[in-house]
Amino acid sequence: MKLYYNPKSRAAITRWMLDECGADYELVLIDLEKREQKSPEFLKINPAGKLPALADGEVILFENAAICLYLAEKFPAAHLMPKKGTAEYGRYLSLMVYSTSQLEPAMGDGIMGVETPAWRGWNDYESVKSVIEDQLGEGPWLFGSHFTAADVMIGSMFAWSRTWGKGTGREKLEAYTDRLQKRQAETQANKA
Ligand SMILES: N[C@@H](CCC(=O)N[C@@H](CS)C(=O)NCC(=O)O)C(=O)O
Repeated sequence: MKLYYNPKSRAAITRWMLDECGADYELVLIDLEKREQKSPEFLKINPAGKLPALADGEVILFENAAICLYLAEKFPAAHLMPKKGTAEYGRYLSLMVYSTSQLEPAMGDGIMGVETPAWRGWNDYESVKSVIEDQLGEGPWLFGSHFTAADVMIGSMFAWSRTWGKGTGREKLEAYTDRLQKRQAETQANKA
Protein backbone atom coordinates (compact mmCIF):
# COMPACT_ATOMS: atom_id res chain seq x y z
CA MET A 1 0.00 0.00 0.00
CA LYS A 2 1.10 3.57 -0.67
CA LEU A 3 0.22 6.36 1.75
CA TYR A 4 0.41 9.85 0.25
CA TYR A 5 1.75 11.66 3.24
CA ASN A 6 3.19 14.72 4.89
CA PRO A 7 4.06 14.61 8.60
CA LYS A 8 2.45 18.02 9.13
CA SER A 9 -0.95 16.90 7.89
CA ARG A 10 -3.96 14.81 8.75
CA ALA A 11 -2.24 11.93 6.90
CA ALA A 12 -0.83 11.19 10.38
CA ILE A 13 -4.28 9.75 11.18
CA THR A 14 -4.05 7.14 8.41
CA ARG A 15 -0.46 6.38 9.36
CA TRP A 16 -1.51 5.66 12.95
CA MET A 17 -4.31 3.42 11.66
CA LEU A 18 -1.92 1.52 9.36
CA ASP A 19 0.39 0.96 12.33
CA GLU A 20 -2.53 -0.24 14.48
CA CYS A 21 -3.33 -2.72 11.68
CA GLY A 22 0.28 -3.90 11.50
CA ALA A 23 0.20 -3.13 7.77
CA ASP A 24 3.17 -2.87 5.45
CA TYR A 25 3.12 0.41 3.60
CA GLU A 26 5.25 2.86 1.69
CA LEU A 27 5.16 6.61 2.36
CA VAL A 28 4.96 8.89 -0.65
CA LEU A 29 5.96 12.32 0.58
CA ILE A 30 3.86 15.17 -0.78
CA ASP A 31 5.38 18.63 -0.34
CA LEU A 32 2.53 20.91 0.72
CA GLU A 33 4.66 24.05 0.41
CA LYS A 34 5.42 23.21 -3.22
CA ARG A 35 1.66 22.52 -3.58
CA GLU A 36 2.30 19.01 -4.91
CA GLN A 37 -1.17 18.12 -3.54
CA LYS A 38 -2.66 20.24 -6.34
CA SER A 39 -0.59 18.73 -9.16
CA PRO A 40 -2.50 17.09 -12.03
CA GLU A 41 -0.96 13.68 -11.10
CA PHE A 42 -2.06 13.91 -7.48
CA LEU A 43 -5.54 15.24 -8.36
CA LYS A 44 -6.09 11.94 -10.19
CA ILE A 45 -5.56 10.22 -6.82
CA ASN A 46 -7.49 12.69 -4.65
CA PRO A 47 -9.64 15.12 -6.65
CA ALA A 48 -9.89 17.30 -3.52
CA GLY A 49 -6.11 17.85 -3.64
CA LYS A 50 -5.70 17.02 0.05
CA LEU A 51 -3.81 14.56 2.22
CA PRO A 52 -4.13 11.74 2.97
CA ALA A 53 -4.79 9.35 0.13
CA LEU A 54 -4.14 5.63 0.14
CA ALA A 55 -3.52 3.32 -2.80
CA ASP A 56 -4.00 -0.40 -2.26
CA GLY A 57 -3.40 -1.83 -5.72
CA GLU A 58 -6.33 -0.71 -7.85
CA VAL A 59 -8.21 0.61 -4.82
CA ILE A 60 -7.66 4.32 -4.27
CA LEU A 61 -9.14 6.02 -1.22
CA PHE A 62 -9.22 9.56 0.12
CA GLU A 63 -10.73 11.02 3.32
CA ASN A 64 -9.44 9.59 6.60
CA ALA A 65 -12.81 8.18 7.67
CA ALA A 66 -13.19 6.18 4.44
CA ILE A 67 -9.60 4.97 4.68
CA CYS A 68 -9.93 3.91 8.33
CA LEU A 69 -13.22 2.08 7.63
CA TYR A 70 -11.51 0.26 4.75
CA LEU A 71 -8.45 -0.70 6.79
CA ALA A 72 -10.45 -1.92 9.78
CA GLU A 73 -12.21 -4.37 7.44
CA LYS A 74 -9.07 -5.34 5.56
CA PHE A 75 -7.19 -6.28 8.74
CA PRO A 76 -9.69 -8.27 10.86
CA ALA A 77 -6.91 -9.69 13.04
CA ALA A 78 -6.28 -6.19 14.41
CA HIS A 79 -9.85 -6.14 15.89
CA LEU A 80 -10.37 -2.46 15.16
CA MET A 81 -14.13 -2.59 14.58
CA PRO A 82 -17.15 -4.15 16.29
CA LYS A 83 -18.74 -7.23 14.76
CA LYS A 84 -21.01 -6.46 11.80
CA GLY A 85 -24.73 -6.69 12.51
CA THR A 86 -24.39 -5.79 16.18
CA ALA A 87 -25.69 -2.67 17.95
CA GLU A 88 -22.06 -1.63 18.49
CA TYR A 89 -21.44 -1.78 14.74
CA GLY A 90 -24.20 0.77 14.15
CA ARG A 91 -22.76 3.09 16.79
CA TYR A 92 -19.27 2.57 15.33
CA LEU A 93 -20.30 3.57 11.79
CA SER A 94 -22.11 6.59 13.17
CA LEU A 95 -19.11 7.71 15.22
CA MET A 96 -16.76 7.25 12.27
CA VAL A 97 -18.85 9.65 10.20
CA TYR A 98 -19.53 11.92 13.18
CA SER A 99 -15.78 12.39 13.68
CA THR A 100 -15.40 14.05 10.30
CA SER A 101 -18.86 15.55 9.68
CA GLN A 102 -19.43 17.06 13.15
CA LEU A 103 -16.38 16.94 15.40
CA GLU A 104 -13.87 18.20 12.82
CA PRO A 105 -15.80 21.28 11.64
CA ALA A 106 -17.13 22.08 15.13
CA MET A 107 -13.58 21.95 16.48
CA GLY A 108 -12.49 24.28 13.67
CA ASP A 109 -15.19 26.75 14.68
CA GLY A 110 -14.19 26.40 18.34
CA ILE A 111 -10.49 26.97 17.66
CA MET A 112 -11.16 29.98 15.42
CA GLY A 113 -13.76 31.41 17.80
CA VAL A 114 -16.41 31.30 15.06
CA GLU A 115 -20.06 30.99 16.04
CA THR A 116 -21.82 27.87 14.66
CA PRO A 117 -25.24 28.85 13.28
CA ALA A 118 -28.03 26.28 13.78
CA TRP A 119 -28.44 25.81 10.00
CA ARG A 120 -24.99 24.27 9.57
CA GLY A 121 -24.71 20.48 9.39
CA TRP A 122 -22.88 20.30 12.70
CA ASN A 123 -23.41 21.54 16.24
CA ASP A 124 -21.25 23.96 18.21
CA TYR A 125 -18.04 22.59 19.71
CA GLU A 126 -19.29 22.53 23.32
CA SER A 127 -22.31 20.40 22.32
CA VAL A 128 -20.11 18.07 20.26
CA LYS A 129 -17.69 17.66 23.18
CA SER A 130 -20.64 16.67 25.38
CA VAL A 131 -21.73 14.03 22.85
CA ILE A 132 -18.25 12.50 22.80
CA GLU A 133 -18.01 12.56 26.62
CA ASP A 134 -21.33 10.75 26.77
CA GLN A 135 -20.26 8.21 24.12
CA LEU A 136 -17.05 7.56 26.04
CA GLY A 137 -18.99 6.56 29.14
CA GLU A 138 -16.62 4.94 31.62
CA GLY A 139 -14.04 4.33 28.84
CA PRO A 140 -11.20 3.81 28.55
CA TRP A 141 -12.19 3.79 24.85
CA LEU A 142 -15.41 4.56 22.99
CA PHE A 143 -16.32 0.87 23.09
CA GLY A 144 -15.15 0.17 26.63
CA SER A 145 -12.02 -1.95 26.65
CA HIS A 146 -12.25 -2.48 22.86
CA PHE A 147 -10.03 0.04 21.04
CA THR A 148 -11.43 0.70 17.56
CA ALA A 149 -10.86 2.84 14.48
CA ALA A 150 -13.39 5.28 15.98
CA ASP A 151 -10.83 6.05 18.70
CA VAL A 152 -8.20 6.67 16.01
CA MET A 153 -10.51 9.10 14.18
CA ILE A 154 -11.94 10.93 17.19
CA GLY A 155 -8.76 10.79 19.24
CA SER A 156 -6.69 12.19 16.38
CA MET A 157 -8.93 15.24 16.28
CA PHE A 158 -8.35 15.99 19.97
CA ALA A 159 -4.62 15.33 19.61
CA TRP A 160 -4.55 17.66 16.60
CA SER A 161 -6.27 20.44 18.56
CA ARG A 162 -3.45 20.18 21.12
CA THR A 163 -0.96 21.06 18.37
CA TRP A 164 -2.82 24.39 18.19
CA GLY A 165 -2.28 24.76 21.93
CA LYS A 166 -5.98 24.14 22.52
CA GLY A 167 -7.24 21.69 25.09
CA THR A 168 -10.87 20.70 25.36
CA GLY A 169 -11.32 22.23 28.80
CA ARG A 170 -12.95 18.92 29.82
CA GLU A 171 -11.17 16.70 32.32
CA LYS A 172 -12.61 13.48 30.91
CA LEU A 173 -11.65 14.32 27.31
CA GLU A 174 -8.17 15.42 28.34
CA ALA A 175 -7.61 12.10 30.14
CA TYR A 176 -8.91 10.28 27.02
CA THR A 177 -6.53 12.26 24.78
CA ASP A 178 -3.62 11.45 27.12
CA ARG A 179 -4.45 7.73 26.84
CA LEU A 180 -4.71 7.97 23.04
CA GLN A 181 -1.41 9.79 22.64
CA LYS A 182 0.30 7.23 24.91
CA ARG A 183 -1.12 4.39 22.83
CA GLN A 184 -0.09 6.03 19.55
CA ALA A 185 3.47 6.54 20.83
CA GLU A 186 3.63 2.91 21.98
CA THR A 187 2.28 1.64 18.65
CA GLN A 188 4.94 3.63 16.80
CA ALA A 189 7.71 2.52 19.18
CA ASN A 190 6.71 -1.16 18.78
CA LYS A 191 6.92 -0.79 15.02
CA ALA A 192 10.40 0.75 15.08
N1 LIG B 1 -11.43 15.61 5.87
C1 LIG B 1 -10.14 15.37 5.26
C2 LIG B 1 -9.23 16.53 5.59
C3 LIG B 1 -7.98 16.51 4.74
C4 LIG B 1 -7.20 17.82 4.86
O1 LIG B 1 -7.75 18.88 5.18
N2 LIG B 1 -5.89 17.75 4.59
C5 LIG B 1 -5.06 18.94 4.62
C6 LIG B 1 -3.82 18.69 5.47
S1 LIG B 1 -4.20 18.55 7.18
C7 LIG B 1 -4.51 19.27 3.24
O2 LIG B 1 -4.15 18.37 2.51
N3 LIG B 1 -4.41 20.56 2.92
C8 LIG B 1 -3.75 21.00 1.73
C9 LIG B 1 -4.62 21.82 0.81
O3 LIG B 1 -5.83 21.90 1.03
O4 LIG B 1 -4.05 22.38 -0.13
C10 LIG B 1 -9.56 14.05 5.77
O5 LIG B 1 -9.72 13.73 6.93
O6 LIG B 1 -8.99 13.30 4.96
